[in-house]
Amino acid sequence: METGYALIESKIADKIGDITLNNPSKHNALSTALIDELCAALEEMLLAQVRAVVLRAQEGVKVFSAGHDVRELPTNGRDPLTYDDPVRRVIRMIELFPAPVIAMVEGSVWGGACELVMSCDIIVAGDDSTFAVTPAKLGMPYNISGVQNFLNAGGMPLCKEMLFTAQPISVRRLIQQGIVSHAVPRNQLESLTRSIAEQIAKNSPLVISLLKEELRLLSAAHNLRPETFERVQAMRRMVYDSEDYQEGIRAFFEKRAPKFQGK
Ligand code: LCV
Repeated sequence: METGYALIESKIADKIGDITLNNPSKHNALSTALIDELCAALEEMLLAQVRAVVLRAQEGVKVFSAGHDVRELPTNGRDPLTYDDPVRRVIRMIELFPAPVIAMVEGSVWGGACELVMSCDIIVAGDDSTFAVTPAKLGMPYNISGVQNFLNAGGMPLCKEMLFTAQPISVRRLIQQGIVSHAVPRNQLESLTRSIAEQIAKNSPLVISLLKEELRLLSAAHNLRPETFERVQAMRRMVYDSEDYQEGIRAFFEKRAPKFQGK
């Protein structure tokens, strides 16, 4: 079964769903329109009771996804990363999806797309792929659930290095931390990913769904007092109200390095 979308391709065959990000002229930036299609495709796959989903980009891409669509980020003093932010919405859908979602990564992955990939259950990547977590470069007040996702994905030191430097990190280092399961030459990605999906599809979908939910609950089992949460929200507000936030967005559009003043 194939379904028509403008910014992605989606098909289901043999109980395995296949979603391809397909907006190369914008490097698959995670716009609201693209995410809406991604959510709709996942919804169809849920109804079709697929046993696994593969999330990928077009074959041979230089950029897997450039992350949040920076053009959609508000510059009028509003929180740019709310609960209903499109990237948050699709990440929640992937986390709650009852079957495993496998990210098959080619090329570079940026910002919110790193979190999207890391929210997938298994990551298989081309051996030349890179991952850059960029809020510190854009002046973005990243949210607690997003940071928790990075932390759950890998070890604290690498997580901190990625967040603090905002520089692309090679897949080799993510393999060492167990964040990425396999890094293989691009021409082997498809067959390896397929064999993992097919193996999962042969196993008990009820058990897999239970295990996925148990793992999700355990990894999210941090007790945060309302007061602590509110304090972090106040810190986030200081960031998105800052001149540095405006400077980060401006620098992106002017294709130059930002000059942050810390205010
Ligand atoms: C909108 C884009 C984008 C884009 N949005 O090609 O995690 S957080 O907090 O950081 C979060 C808020 C987030 O995810 O922010 C986004 C983080 N992403 C990045 O920092 C990467 C931004 N992009 C780039 O640095 C370059 O585009 C790369 C290196 C990926 C590719 O460079 P290249 O020279 O090949 P262009 O820069 O020319 O991009 C092609 C078109 O895609 C748009 C970009 O504006 C350009 O559009 P026009 O052809 O209309 O000029 N584009 C790229 N990334 N995130 N639009």
